[in-house]
Amino acid sequence: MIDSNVADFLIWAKQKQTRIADILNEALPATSIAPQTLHEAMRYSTLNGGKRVRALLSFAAAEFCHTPDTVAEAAACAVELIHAYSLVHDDMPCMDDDDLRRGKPSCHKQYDDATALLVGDALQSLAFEVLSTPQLCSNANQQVRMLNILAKAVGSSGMAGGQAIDLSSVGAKLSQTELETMHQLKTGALIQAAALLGAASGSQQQIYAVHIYAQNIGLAFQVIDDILDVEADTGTLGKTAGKDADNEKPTYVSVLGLELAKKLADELYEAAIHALAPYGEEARRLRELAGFILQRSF
Ligand code: GRG
Repeated sequence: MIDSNVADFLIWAKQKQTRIADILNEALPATSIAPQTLHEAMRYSTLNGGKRVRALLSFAAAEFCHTPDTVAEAAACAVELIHAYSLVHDDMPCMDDDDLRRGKPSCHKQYDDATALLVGDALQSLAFEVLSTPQLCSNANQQVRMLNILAKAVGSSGMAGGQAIDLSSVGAKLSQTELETMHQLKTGALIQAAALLGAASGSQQQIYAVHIYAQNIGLAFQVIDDILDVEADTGTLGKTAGKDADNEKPTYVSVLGLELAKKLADELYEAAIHALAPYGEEARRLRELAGFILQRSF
């Protein structure tokens, strides 16, 4: 039987996943507007499922910090658009070269390379358009700070930088510290930004707690991803399993071995939970989300 707290979290998560799907649907350009193929491909790459973990982080941090819904929704929308862009570009032949994403042909397979390149560019731009909506925040400084958080997280000192390190690490032997630096940038930076944007209305102490929480849970997310790449099958993952080993990519499993990688994921989860120790019920969704990330199976 499913625990009632787990059931309650799953209902909350489902509601938020439905809400973000509606928000993304509204933010994305209609396929009736030219250039139609580009708009169709943007929608194909964004409205095709996914766990919406980054949006859930924005929503959970917003509940913790009493950030207004409109701000939390714009944050959730922006981070999912950036995430979709990163997956489209990552799947291209010049990067990770993967034909399958979220159980369907990846964007460049369904369309073509040029379209996939433009889809990523346009999704990134749309993310900043959403977050820069005039009067989104009652405090303009707060909105500029949010834009700054997202810009730093996706640029060369964040996700794009991490991807560059990742591409140059194929076949290389990385230490655990080097691997951690790469993943803090490639995956961790956007996950942290998702939580920090949601926490926009928090006190300094709350924002600091969210920062430490997200740093640990972002890395845990990647460690679990590396474990799933070894343990799960392609059908469950919706992307090609075993790809990291095939591509000679250094991973937590290749550097630490499976057992130590699992232990590390547990330790990172504990550190994330510890960051929320001074807080009670208001941090509940962040705690539950950490559990969801640790126990995910796809
Ligand atoms: C192209 C600049 C640029 C960056 C790409 C994030 C990234 C950088 C590449 C994705 C490669 C990858 C599979 C990384 C492992 C962690 C990860 C981001 C997994 C996919 O995210 P999920 O599991 O996907 O949240 P869903 O489909 O649920 O949204």
